[in-house]
Parts: sequence; C-alpha cells; structure tokens
Amino acid sequence: MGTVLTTMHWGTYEVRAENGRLVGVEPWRGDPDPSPIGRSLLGTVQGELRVARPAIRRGWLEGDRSGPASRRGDEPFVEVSWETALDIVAAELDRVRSTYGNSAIYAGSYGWASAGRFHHAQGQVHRFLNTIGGYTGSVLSYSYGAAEIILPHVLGSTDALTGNHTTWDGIERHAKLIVAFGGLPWRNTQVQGGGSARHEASAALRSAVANGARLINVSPVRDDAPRGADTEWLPLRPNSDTAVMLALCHVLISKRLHDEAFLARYCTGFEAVRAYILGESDGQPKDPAWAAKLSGVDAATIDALARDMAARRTILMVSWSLQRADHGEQPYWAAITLATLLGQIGLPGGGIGFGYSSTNGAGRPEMGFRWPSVPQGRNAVAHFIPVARMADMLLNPGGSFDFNGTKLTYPHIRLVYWAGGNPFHHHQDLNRLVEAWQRPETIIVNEQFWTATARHADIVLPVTTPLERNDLAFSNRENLIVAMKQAIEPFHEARDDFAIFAELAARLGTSDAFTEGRGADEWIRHLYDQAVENAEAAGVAMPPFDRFWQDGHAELARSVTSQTFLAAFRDDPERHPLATPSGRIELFSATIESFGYDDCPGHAVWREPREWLGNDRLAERFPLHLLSPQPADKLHSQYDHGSVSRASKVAGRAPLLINRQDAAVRGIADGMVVFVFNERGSCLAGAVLTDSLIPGVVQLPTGAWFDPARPGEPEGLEKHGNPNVLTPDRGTSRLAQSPTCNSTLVEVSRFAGPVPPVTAFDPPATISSSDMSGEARHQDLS
Ligand SMILES: Nc1nc2c(c(=O)[nH]1)N[C@H]1C(S)=C(S)[C@@H](COP(=O)(O)OP(=O)(O)OC[C@H]3O[C@@H](n4cnc5c(=O)[nH]c(N)nc54)[C@H](O)[C@@H]3O)O[C@H]1N2
Ligand SMILES: Nc1nc2c(c(=O)[nH]1)N[C@H]1C(S)=C(S)[C@@H](COP(=O)(O)OP(=O)(O)OC[C@H]3O[C@@H](n4cnc5c(=O)[nH]c(N)nc54)[C@H](O)[C@@H]3O)O[C@H]1N2
Ligand SMILES: [Mo]
Repeated sequence: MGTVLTTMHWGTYEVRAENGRLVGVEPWRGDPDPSPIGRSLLGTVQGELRVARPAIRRGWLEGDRSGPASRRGDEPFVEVSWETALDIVAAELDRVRSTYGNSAIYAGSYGWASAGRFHHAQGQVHRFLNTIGGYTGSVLSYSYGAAEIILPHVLGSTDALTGNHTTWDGIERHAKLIVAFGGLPWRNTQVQGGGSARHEASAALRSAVANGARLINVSPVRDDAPRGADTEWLPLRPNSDTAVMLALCHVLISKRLHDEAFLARYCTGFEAVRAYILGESDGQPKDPAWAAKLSGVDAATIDALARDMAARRTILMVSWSLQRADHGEQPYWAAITLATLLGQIGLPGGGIGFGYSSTNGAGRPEMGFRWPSVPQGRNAVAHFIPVARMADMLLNPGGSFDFNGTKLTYPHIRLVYWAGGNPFHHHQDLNRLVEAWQRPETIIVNEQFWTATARHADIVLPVTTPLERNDLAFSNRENLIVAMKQAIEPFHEARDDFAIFAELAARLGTSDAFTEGRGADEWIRHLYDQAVENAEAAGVAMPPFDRFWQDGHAELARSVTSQTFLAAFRDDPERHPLATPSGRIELFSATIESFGYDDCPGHAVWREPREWLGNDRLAERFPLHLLSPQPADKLHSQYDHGSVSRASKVAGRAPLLINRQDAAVRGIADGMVVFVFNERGSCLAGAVLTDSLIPGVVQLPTGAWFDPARPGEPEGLEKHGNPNVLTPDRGTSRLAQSPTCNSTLVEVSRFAGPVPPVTAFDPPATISSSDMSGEARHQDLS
C-alpha cells in the first residue's frame, strides 16, 4: 500500500508499509516542530498486545456476573468467533434494556480514542445505543470539568478554554507580561484532540519574548516551560494559586491600581469581592502576607508582580491542571477576577485565556465554520452523571448528589459499554474503581490493545487502528485536511467500531437507523460533502472529494487569521453582552450564591483543599504533594508499550521526579525503584532526582498501564507507576463535581524486598472454547 499520510492526536505522519508490514513513520514535512510520539506506532500496531479475536472472560461464560466475588481482571479469556460474540452482545443488550430499561446501560464511554472524523469511537457507540433506546451518559470531561461549569456562570461561555482564545499573533506583538499559572509546558502542546498538523506554540512564545515580553512560569515545577523561550520561574506550593491571585487583587485594590472604569462598565459584583479581599466580610485581608504563608511566595514578590501587571500589557494564562484539584472552580474565578481588575480583557495581548499550553490548538485561529461529525441522534434516557462520578454511580445506585444547582440520582447500572477510552487510566482512586467495577452484570469493551480496561471486561471486541481503515482528518484550528488512507490490513480479526455496531444494529432491528444505508466509505464521502458546504458558506474553498482523496491532503485558506477574546464585548457591551444573567462578567454570581453551597459560594474564595501540604494532620504522615501531569512521551495510556514511552521508563517503571533534598533524607538514589503510598494505595516507580521541583513536591506522570500485584506478590501494590492508585476520587465541589487528581499527598520510600516484575505488557491468558466445561457450553461457542 506504499506511503500514506495519517493523522494522530499528536501529529500528522507519513506512514510506510511493505508487504503488509508497517515499516516507517516519519513526521509530515509541513510540521515545524513534530512530536516524536509517532514512532511508537512501529512494533505495536502489529504487536503481541493487540486484541486479535473476540474474547470473553471465562468466569462470565460460567455465570459469574457481578458481586464482590467476581474476578474481573484476573481471569483468562476464551476466544470466540465474531458470530458468537456479536450474538451474545446483542442478546445481553436486549436482556438488560427489556428487564431494567435503557438507563441500566452506562455508556458515557469517556476517552480520547483515535483521531479521525468518521471512526470516532464515542460517536459510534452513542449513535448506535440511541437507535436501541438510549443509555445513561456523562457530561463534562476529565480535562476541564470544573471550568466547563464555572466559566459559563462567570463569562457566559467556555470560550478561551477550548477555542476562541486570543490568538498568538496578538500576544506576540502586544503582550509585555505573560503570567502562566501552571506554566506552559512544551510537552502538552504536542497534542490536539482530533489531530495535529503544525506545532507552533513554543515558537509563538519565543517570538513574544523576543518582542520584549516577560514570561513567568508560576508552578511548583521549573520545567513547565516552552522550548527555547526565556522563562522566569515563580515557584509556589501546589493548590495555592487562588491565594496568590487574591493577594494580587489585594495589592491592586489597596494601591488603587485597579481599573475602576472597566469594572463599572463590564462587570457586576465588585463590591462583594472587594469586601472579601480586603477582609471586611470575614476579618481576614487576603493580602500578600496572608498568601505568602499559604503559598510560600514571599509578600514582596507578590506586591511587585501586581504592580508590574498593572504597568504592562498583561495576559494571564491559566492551565487546565489548576482546576483538576480540590475546589478547582476557584483558581479560574479568582484569575478572572484578577484579569477584570487589570481591565485589559478584550485588548490584543492582554486579558486572560485558559490552557494555552494544555494543547496545540489554543491560540490558533478558528476555521470559521464547523467540521461535520457523525450525527448522534437523540438519547431517550434522561439520566446522566458528571463524568468523574462514575465509580460513585456504580457503588451507590439510587443515591443522590448535588450538581450545579440540581439534585441528580444515580441509576442502577447493570451493563457497561466502553469504546475508545481507558477508565483504568483516567479515573482516580483505581482500587476503588476495581471494587465498583465488579458491580455491573456485564462489561463490554471495544479495544485495540490489551489495556487494563480490556483485561477488566467480560467481553472484548478487537478494533482496528487508524492505519487499518480509511478516515478523514478534520482537526480544529488546523487548515490541513488529510485523507487518512488505509495503510495495512486489519490486524487478525479486528473490525472497525462502525462495522461492529452495524452488526449489532442488524441483530437488534435498527440497521437502517444506524447506517442510513451507507457503508464506511460512503459515510466518509458524505461527511466530506457536508464539510464542503459548511466551508463554502464561510467563504472557504475545498477541493471536490475525488481530487482530495487522490491528492491525500489539502491545505485550505483561512477565513479567520486573528482574534482577541471578548474584543466585541469590550467594544460595545450593550450590543455584545455576555451570556451571563447580567450580560457582564460576574465577579459575584447570584445564581451560584442561590445554590447555597458552602464549598462554592457566590464569588471567588480561598477554600483550603482537603489534601495539600497545608493540611498539617495529613502532611505529617504523607509529606509530599503528588502532581500527576500528562506524560511527555505519549498520549495518556496510548502506546505506553511503544518505543518512545519505554525509553523514558526508569527501571521499567514510570519516572517519579523528586527533589534531591527529599530524596537524600529518604536514602533514595537516582534510578532506584521507590515505593509511593498513601491511605488509598501504593505503587512502584523509578526515582529521578532533580532540582526542577520545589522540595515537598513529587511528580509522577500518568499513563503507565495499571499493573496490580499478582497472587504471591505484595498485596495491593501497583507495580508500574500508575499515579491513579494514589489520587482521590472526590468532586471539586458540589458545583462541578469534577476530578481532583492534583490534590494528592503521598510518602515515598525505598522499596524493601524483591522487586516484582512489571507484567502490564504481558498479554492475558487466552484459552480456546473447546477447553471450556459445564455451563459454558450452553453458550454454544462456535
Ligand atoms: N491522575 C491523573 N489522572 C488523569 C489526568 C491527570 O492529569 N492526572 N488527566 C485526565 C485527562 S485530562 C484525561 S483526558 C483522561 C484521559 O483518559 P483516556 O482518554 O481514557 O485515555 P487514553 O489512554 O487516551 O484512552 C483511549 C483508549 O482508546 C483506545 N482506542 C484508540 N483508538 C480507538 C478506536 O478507534 N476504537 C476503540 N474502540 N478504542 C480506541 C486506546 O487504545 C486507549 O486504550 O485521563 C484523566 N486522568
Ligand atoms: N504529551 C501529552 N500532551 C498532552 C496530553 C498527553 O497525555 N500527553 N494530554 C492532553 C490532555 S487530554 C489534556 S486535558 C491536557 C492537559 O493540560 P494541563 O492540564 O495543562 O496539563 P498537566 O500536565 O496536567 O499540568 C500542567 C502543569 O501544571 C502544573 N500544576 C499542577 N498542579 C498545579 C497547581 O496547583 N498550581 C500550579 N501553578 N501548577 C500546577 C504541573 O506542574 C504540570 O506540569 O494536555 C494535553 N496534552
Ligand atoms: Mo484531557
């Protein structure tokens, strides 16, 4: 099949196959700063960890359906034919929906799956289930769930979170002070959901600095910085950003450096916030001395920074990581409060934006039209959960909880269907998830690889990778569109998610509704034709499908090249009001106040996290704050078994960064296998000694495939360095109920005793159906 261009979330690559084997992966030549992650495709896409055939957990076939005795996760699988697997899955879906109703099916199916417009796993599973009566779904993301709730209350939308940021050109030319809370790590800009083509974020920041901008990384980690740009480091204690932001506000107000005219015209609620910041409402001024005790940033530094902010064109950049913490709504609300006091919102190079280095897309212009995607249909089930409450739901059927001004009830889930995500990667407190995961009667997973989620399923259906199917790359804020042509044959019996759901729909009588009479290639052409229409309406020309497919890609002219967040609102707030109740920036929200939540009152506040270094009682036992950022060498758990990820492992495990001082008092040397633990769990990791973290903070990136101890190994130990055995499974607050992984305390020590081997990359045992006995034969395995 020769060489084709394909797009992954982390880049576009030229992929070469010879005699059916994948032999080369080179970055697309138009990418100025390509990601090395693509190399991990070699050796894995056609490797032993692929799911080769449909497989069913032996115990499930023998009738073990749920309860604490269930042995999901440590049993062999029986390989069956597609016919058998599809018949069983269709019958299970039918049994559960007719016995309990469709709300008993949980298919939030959160996860990143692969890039590609048509073969989007979530889109496919949701569309299919909607044809058979619906499913309990999820709202919000693990990425920025707290922001998705707080921003609409305060700014009227989620603009400047996932798109519609002030674009880099304005920042390069006009910004004179860039203050980045959570830093601007290059590593995360490798990635853009839906696919990347040109990586430009570090270059933009270099050019801003070359034009005279002062760039400050406010983070416990010095290396949270772009590549090659002069960056100052302002270290602070994790989770103390809100205190520092409020103190910056205190300086502005008390020195009369705040922009009164801007406040009067564009915001509401300043008086309430002012009284709180000055301490009039609670007796505690939020001054720099107060913040210094909480954050470790000295008062003089805060004072000087506030003055500099008022004196220069200043943009605040707040990373998504800050709100994945206890009370994660607050740093966002406090940052908006600070930006409003500075009065530069709506000016080029000034104001605020979220996640500028959380992905490659932020700061790049929109395309000016919508890319079409597979239509989802209508979900007839009204039940949903905020996505991170998944284990709570499985453990508390019928239980109720607060969420953004409403009370929700957890449905009783009997069947879980996952396609395109890895909850044993993304969820917090994995030991609790293991327990919750035993509750449903049946768990079905479509997967490419034997991930922990596949291993913990009852029925695993093997799925193709993008290299084994045709697709389209239409990526947000990229003007390169790619014909992702199939490069190799599907691995063994792997099928596309679409093909799997089409077969299930046929068995359940909804074939026409699901396929609309189109095969995969017809859908691709159909989506393309829709894109042509949308683009044309915005004045952007696209080549006709056949020419595009023949050429393999096309570069489109951009109709938008520059934009400034809230410029129109600044220009004329009466004609362009925000979609908030007041039409203005809500420094105080009567709506949120009316919910009566003590953990999220009506304006930005400092609320101490339950778990952080300031909690003396906990920190006495677990004196290190654990940060679990995104991994540099992969996307989440994807291709952890690939060469790029494996090269960064230490003693075969995820690298744990630890300050030299903290290592020395614990007798830990570089490269040593260490034991990381708290009340929730423990794991092994490989020590990396560094000065780039402040003492008291350790960093263990996410992504190591969950690898619990096997019988005979130390009980409860995770062997590979998965931080989510340590993180708490608690909502940010009653408002957003979103993840708080960055509020975790641990202790680290040398590991005594023989080190158990990593087994995450050993495929599970499979047995053939003829070896099955007794009851299992009722299933008529063929
Ligand atoms: N401690 C801690 N935990 C975190 C975070 C953190 O910062 N700290 N970050 C959180 C965030 S922001 C996120 S977004 C989540 C990410 O969590 P996930 O998105 O769940 O993680 P991925 O590893 O990307 O999982 C995607 C899975 O889809 C599979 N897949 C790929 N292509 C296809 C396909 O075409 N079809 C099917 N059926 N499957 C496919 C892959 O093999 C992979 O197993 O993790 C969250 N978890
Ligand atoms: N290479 C790579 N890139 C990715 C991903 C990936 O898996 N791999 N995942 C993508 C996804 S899904 C997402 S959502 C984004 C996430 O993007 P982010 O949320 O921005 O990324 P993180 O790496 O979790 O965090 C960035 C930095 O925040 C710092 N930090 C953590 N807690 C605090 C705090 O309390 N205060 C301050 N000031 N700093 C803190 C940490 O030191 C960390 O290095 O990344 C995307 N980019
Ligand atoms: Mo994310």
